[in-house]
Amino acid sequence: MKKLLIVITILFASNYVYAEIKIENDWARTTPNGMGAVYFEIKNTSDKDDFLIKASSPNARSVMIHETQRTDNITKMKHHSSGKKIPANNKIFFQPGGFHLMLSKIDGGLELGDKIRINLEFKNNETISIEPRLKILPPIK
Ligand SMILES: [Cu+2]
Repeated sequence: MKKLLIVITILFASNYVYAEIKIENDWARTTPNGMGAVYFEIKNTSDKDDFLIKASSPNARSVMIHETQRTDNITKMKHHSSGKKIPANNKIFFQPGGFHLMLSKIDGGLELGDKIRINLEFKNNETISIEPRLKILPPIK
């Protein structure tokens, strides 16, 4: 019984279902200097495009929508200041090497397994709050 409860808790914790937008498989990692990145999948189940216009967090000074781009052997991060389109009946992946939320000045003292709260603002839907867990810490020097 206890095991079942834990499973149910995990299921609810990792799925954020709103009318037409669903966030799944969210997780976070920190990088040196108080920076960090958040990854997830956004599913738009409606027949209308939506836009992730802004993200914020009480646990970080700033949250930006970034995209890692590799041209030749140079890796750059593009800041999508006007947001990211989430096409109708489609799924967008925020994942390492691609789109991610870039966090800066993250609260100190966060440990592996801790949650970070992120608020995602959409153009055509209500704000969705997610709580990705910190899965990877920066490498130890
Ligand atoms: Cu970035």
